[in-house]
Amino acid sequence: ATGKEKWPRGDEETWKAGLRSVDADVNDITKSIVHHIQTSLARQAYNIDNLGAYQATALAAREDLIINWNQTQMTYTRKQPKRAYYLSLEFLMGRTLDNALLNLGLKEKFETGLDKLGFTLEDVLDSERDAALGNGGLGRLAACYVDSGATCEIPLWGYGLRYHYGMFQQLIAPDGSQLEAPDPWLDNSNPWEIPRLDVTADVRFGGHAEKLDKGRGIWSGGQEVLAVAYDCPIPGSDTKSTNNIRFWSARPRRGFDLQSFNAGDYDRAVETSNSAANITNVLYPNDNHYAGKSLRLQQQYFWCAASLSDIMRRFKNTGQPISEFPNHVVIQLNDTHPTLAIPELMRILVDEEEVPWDDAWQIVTRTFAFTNHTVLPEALEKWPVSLFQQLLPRHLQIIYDLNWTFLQSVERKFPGDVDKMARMSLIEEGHGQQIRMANLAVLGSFKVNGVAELHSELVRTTILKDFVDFFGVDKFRNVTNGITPRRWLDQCNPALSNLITETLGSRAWLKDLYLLKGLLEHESDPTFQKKWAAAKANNKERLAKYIKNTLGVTVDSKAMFDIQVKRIHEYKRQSLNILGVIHRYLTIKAMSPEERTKVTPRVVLFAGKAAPGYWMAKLIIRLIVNVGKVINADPDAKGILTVLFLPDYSVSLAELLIPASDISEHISTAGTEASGTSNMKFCLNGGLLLGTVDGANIEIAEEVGEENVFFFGHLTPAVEELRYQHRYHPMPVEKKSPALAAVLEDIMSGRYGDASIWEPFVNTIRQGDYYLISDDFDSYLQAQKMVDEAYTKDPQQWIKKSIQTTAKMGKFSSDRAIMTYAEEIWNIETLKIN
Ligand code: T68
Repeated sequence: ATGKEKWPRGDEETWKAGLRSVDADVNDITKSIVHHIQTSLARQAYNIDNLGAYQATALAAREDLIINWNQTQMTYTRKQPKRAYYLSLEFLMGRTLDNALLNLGLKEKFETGLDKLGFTLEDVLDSERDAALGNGGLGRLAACYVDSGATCEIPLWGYGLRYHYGMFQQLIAPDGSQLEAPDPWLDNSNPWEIPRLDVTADVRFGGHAEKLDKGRGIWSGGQEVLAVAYDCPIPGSDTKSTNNIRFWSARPRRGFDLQSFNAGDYDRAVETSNSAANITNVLYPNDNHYAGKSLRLQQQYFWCAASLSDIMRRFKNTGQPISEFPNHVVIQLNDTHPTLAIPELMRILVDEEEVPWDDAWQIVTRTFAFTNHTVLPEALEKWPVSLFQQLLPRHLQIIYDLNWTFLQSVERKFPGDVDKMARMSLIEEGHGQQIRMANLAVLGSFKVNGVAELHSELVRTTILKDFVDFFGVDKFRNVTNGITPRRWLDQCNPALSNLITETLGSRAWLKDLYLLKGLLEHESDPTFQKKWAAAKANNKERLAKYIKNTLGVTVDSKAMFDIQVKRIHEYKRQSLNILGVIHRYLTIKAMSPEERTKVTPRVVLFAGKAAPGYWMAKLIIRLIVNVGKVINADPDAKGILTVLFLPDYSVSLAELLIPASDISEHISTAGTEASGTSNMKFCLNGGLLLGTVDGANIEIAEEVGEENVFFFGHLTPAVEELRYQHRYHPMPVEKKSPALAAVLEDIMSGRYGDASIWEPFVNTIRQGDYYLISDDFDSYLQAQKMVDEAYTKDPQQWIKKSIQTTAKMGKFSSDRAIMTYAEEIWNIETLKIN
């Protein structure tokens, strides 16, 4: 490209006159909104409500996004930079409008414009429904990373699935149990997606695979499903750079399976078309747990095959020879969910492009990098070979062939070590063979990373130790997770964001988060401290208002807000928190009215979803709700202890909760939480952290200073030994922690509902105690006591801690994380868009 090509069609001047102006003023904006109300929604001033105003506003903002999107993609096509692709089965986007307006720098103008049209921006923003195409941390991380990719001007695209049903809606039944309702989020249409009905891929399932010579094969027959692309523009902050997430939707290849149609089997023909569309129907609601469902494997392959065919087509358009593929393309695998992309690229290269097997493997292993997000054994994916045989027969052959060569090289390096070979094999033997996706992901990738220092070290020394011995340690890295400060401070906490900008003199900190350390100069300034405290108070009042509106409960916004929000999981130990709450309650009950006046008032808030099939997690929710009911109704606790479970946790609810915390809890059993990312969000918003020495808590403490966090509990190296003790030398809870024994006894007294309901939960602690509740309980109470004292005795010191915490969170921007991926893993350069 010379940049001086002839105008491609028609009259250049006429085209240019038709282009929409990019520097919109308020007048252009109101015109655009009214235009969409009139001609896109077919409504008028007489019959437009907040939802309609939201839709028209979104369509107006979308125009600006698309203009930048076009500009960005044209630049990529012209300059042919190396591109990175982030393959993630989950993108937990939340709402888009506010973020888009902020990144475009148009928020104020839209606010003014909407005001003129008789709407408040706040109401309009609130009419948007969350896009909840993810479970928790892993999915939200993907969303933060694409935000940072665009902001840092990295050619980075996401590939995902366009689920018709996102994360289920959580309801709480009168008895405290979780109920699940579907989330048909596309029902009101989605203004942010651009259907690309012409961008498609054929994806085959089943049929038969035949082996030819030189490792080549032919895969034919079975059923073909059509993947259709839906693009979602991802704007960078204060830049034209606008990237893309391409979400695939499944459609039947033909309305009918002609063969069954001809055979007169109409019902079966229609059934085929139903099952094809089913593939992208629903997000699997398990976090950190492998369920082994056939449809889930179909989702994974459908998505990998469509994405790779798209990536290959785009690569071929550059005109480069296939050997250049890894110099133009790098693919990041978000956990093992997209591991099938490895044998799929092998299949494309060997079977379709006729690249010799060894050359193909060279290309593959220079293309992929893999991020591991957990060391929990129950989360590791292992697919039955029988299922592969049925759905992906050619991929099974490829995996067997890869394994054959691989095990030979293991044997050469560690002669006679059959145990090592058995552990490293891509195939687990036993009752029915299984394919170990993590082993395949490691084998097919040039870099493997964990998501926090401790986690990466555990990956190297435990689950992937054999692979480190084999490949060398250099292949195994750490990239500590990060969060986008645009959404997780500027957008969710305008009170604090404005104060920071006013104090630092510019908004540059939003793109260089280390600049927050400039706040330290002001940490002792009483005026600044007062403003800081006022911002927190404002956010607590905002949350209190929400709680009043949704639950009808009045909470005292002057009390300490203690928040734990995350997926409900035994390893995350919401149980430890609620047991601590009961201990607090019993302590209050035992006090005289005079003593009670000296208690630091607390509001303890929980939120989070349990996987629908995770019975124990659901029981824990039920316990929290019922404990809350008893405490909140007890006059003895009135004004000093309130306990609430907020239903239906979501990105939007997080945006309300996180800025309002005084203290937040991140209390997983040491060594179990790979990183955690909400810990970063709370601290960035000036909430202090109460946690175990686990995941990113450790690095947060390193940055903000250990004097500013409340650590407790056993350390990772002790965990194995403690579990061994529980198993072979159990000690009664009464002996280990009398305080905990009293709490368990209180639960079994029937105060919170019949003992038989809670018995299975209490038994997990009395017997086995896999997550070490009894070992950490006393230490947890100790830490809570320190929190109370620090908050009450020296409020000014608390504010100072809060300022210091925010000021020292620079490291945890996802901009830092994505630049680390770009420089140390992807070998990719940034590209300015003009
Ligand atoms: C989380 N993992 C980690 N998994 O638990 C958390 N799993 O420590 C970390 O901060 C975060 O990833 C980002 O790295 C998950 O969220 C899942 O959601 C999940 C989904 C499907 C299958 C397995």
